[in-house]
Amino acid sequence: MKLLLDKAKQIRRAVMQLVVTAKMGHIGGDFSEIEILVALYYKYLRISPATQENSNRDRFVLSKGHSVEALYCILADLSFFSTADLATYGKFGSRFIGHPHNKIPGIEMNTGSLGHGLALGVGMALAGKMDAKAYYTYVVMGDGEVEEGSVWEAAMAGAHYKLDHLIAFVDKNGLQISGSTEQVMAHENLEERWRAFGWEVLSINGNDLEQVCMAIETAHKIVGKPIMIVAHTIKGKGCSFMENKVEWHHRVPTDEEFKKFMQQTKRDDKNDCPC
Ligand SMILES: Cc1ncc(C[n+]2csc(CCOP(=O)(O)OP(=O)(O)O)c2C)c(N)n1
Ligand SMILES: [Mg+2]
Repeated sequence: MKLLLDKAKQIRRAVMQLVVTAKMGHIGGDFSEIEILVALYYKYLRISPATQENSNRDRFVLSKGHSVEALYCILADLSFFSTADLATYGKFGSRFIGHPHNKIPGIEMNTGSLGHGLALGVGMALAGKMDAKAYYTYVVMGDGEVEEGSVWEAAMAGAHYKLDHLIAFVDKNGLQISGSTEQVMAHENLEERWRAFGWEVLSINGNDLEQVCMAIETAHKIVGKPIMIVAHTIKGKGCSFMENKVEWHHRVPTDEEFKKFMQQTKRDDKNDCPC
């Protein structure tokens, strides 16, 4: 667990560095999803630079594609590409743009137009089931994203095909681009909604790494239906001046804010800030 906690800190600092250098990004949603991505990439996902073409690899879809900076920093740390390469993020001509695409090593699917990642995950999980493969498909969505109707078509299909190797998360940070999810399109009782669609539903604190790990391990034991992990998180988690503030959906920290965050999260090991 210490390794994972340390990775979460390292990745938050790397994301901050990346966003401030490029002067673009969606840092609030990066910070809310970090524990989910860290648990998956450093503990559960059976993928690596050497095995990314292997048909038995686990699949991961970051459906809330705007929060790609956290994914980039993790993939760089895992050597899918170099940190020098990632340092071109946001520059003219760079392949590292503001949303994921599958020309980048380690990225399975193009996302960013919200509402499509779960359907892609259903397709991957169904293909795995038809081919009798043992891989898992993981999808991470935003809570604003689940206001899209296409998500619920995918929810029906996942249950219909009994896709028990499909594990989805909703990063339920309560905020989306222009306000709270309750203001924009209320969806109280989110857990009950997924249950009604035939999914096994787990509800956790998504910024607590132990809870994230326990939920994934519980999900691996479920048979006959897909699993939704409703991860209650805080947008901007881990940054004192960012937490729960809607403007941090895509605001870029000033130099002063950058320094403050780096001071508050100071670490002393050599692996700091891969970017
Ligand atoms: C189809 C579509 N509509 C609108 C947008 C613009 N957009 C980008 S992020 C965002 C809000 C997403 O909120 P949420 O899913 O809660 O993400 P998070 O809070 O985790 O950043 C919107 C509306 C988009 N990317 N795709
Ligand atoms: Mg949100």
